Amino acid sequence: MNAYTLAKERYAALGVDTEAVLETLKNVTVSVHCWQGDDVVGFDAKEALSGGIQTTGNYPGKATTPEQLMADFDEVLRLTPGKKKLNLHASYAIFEDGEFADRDAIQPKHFSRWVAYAKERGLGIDFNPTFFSHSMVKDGLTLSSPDETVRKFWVEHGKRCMEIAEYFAEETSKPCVINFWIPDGYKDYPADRLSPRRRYAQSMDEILSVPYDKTKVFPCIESKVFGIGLEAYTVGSAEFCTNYVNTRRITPLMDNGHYHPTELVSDKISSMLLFNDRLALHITRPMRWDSDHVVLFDDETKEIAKEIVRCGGLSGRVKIALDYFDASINRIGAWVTGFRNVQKALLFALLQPTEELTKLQNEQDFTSLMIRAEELKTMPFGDVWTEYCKEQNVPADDMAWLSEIKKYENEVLLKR
Ligand code: RNT
Ligand code: ZN
Repeated sequence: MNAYTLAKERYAALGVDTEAVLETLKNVTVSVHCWQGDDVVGFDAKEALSGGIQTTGNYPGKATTPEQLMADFDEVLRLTPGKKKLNLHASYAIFEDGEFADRDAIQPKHFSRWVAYAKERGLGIDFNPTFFSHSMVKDGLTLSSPDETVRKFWVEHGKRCMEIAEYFAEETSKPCVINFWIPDGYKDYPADRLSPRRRYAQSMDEILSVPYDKTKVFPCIESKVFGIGLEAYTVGSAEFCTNYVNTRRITPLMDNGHYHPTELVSDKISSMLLFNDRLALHITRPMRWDSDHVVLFDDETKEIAKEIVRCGGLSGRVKIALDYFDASINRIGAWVTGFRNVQKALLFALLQPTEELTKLQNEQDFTSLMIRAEELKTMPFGDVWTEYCKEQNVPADDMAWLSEIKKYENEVLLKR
């Protein structure tokens, strides 16, 4: 008997149907960020990364052209199971024939090559306006700036991006999640915390006043507790964002690197889903701070996945995206590992006998609940994962795809 058949029997004994689980998992979409491939640089201004976020490391072979980034992204697609979307930032606009358009003037046509790329691969596209790494970020401020010229520039950027998001949705026939994150904040105690927040709300209202198809374009705002050099205050705090999305009926986005270290996004998902139609997530790995380390198959990633599954998030209400950037190791290796780990966490979560565990909770049998939950950790999960990879025609064995990445590194990356 092969390992999967044995695993299937063992899970069946717990009341878990592995076949049904694999069927569910292969239809879950995870949005893959383009920015792991080039250290969040993009193709427009090519300015150093700013805005309180940081990539560290100088591993060779980073993508510096659209062709290179697309080729690298293809490697990620080839080595990972499951459905994906392409997640772009506005700074990845592609200008042809010496043309250039600033952030307040970008148009759908500057993304037509990405649309062609996505369509050829059957991918939907998600989008992010880029409010950082640009000379119009003045004193670290964008949409909350007291300088009307600065604020208006970024409002216009937001509006341009709404139009581009709708273009993505139309072209790919898949809804586009458009996420607004601004770096705005202060290093030290500000004198006025209120006005920047009032201006941010006003700016977002202006951006969202453009006509758009609410069935196809899902605007989100992403909160953050602090950034590098913005330790005392961020305009888009958790309370700001939660109240903003609730009053404007748009979608909250939670990045699990954006909270105090003892706060867990896994514990927040159920509350957000009770009061919002949708919840968007940036899955990352904070290490002491919002360090955007590569996602591992670790406890909190598993717990986030469990909450998504248990709260019915896989019906499409939870929009799962990745957000990490490591420049100290092979970038494709980083990309693929993180993606595969999110898939593993979802598989692990789907393989839980949720109903039975809930019953134990309701019967106050916390002894059994703990012991049963611990038992699940040593179930033959790996054999189900291997089966899933096989079905999806991607390497199951990590050594196999690692050697493919090394080959690509030698043949392509090191020649850049
Ligand atoms: C920054 C936010 C944001 C960015 C990306 C590049 O702290 O997490 O989502 O990481 O937009
Ligand atoms: Zn994020």
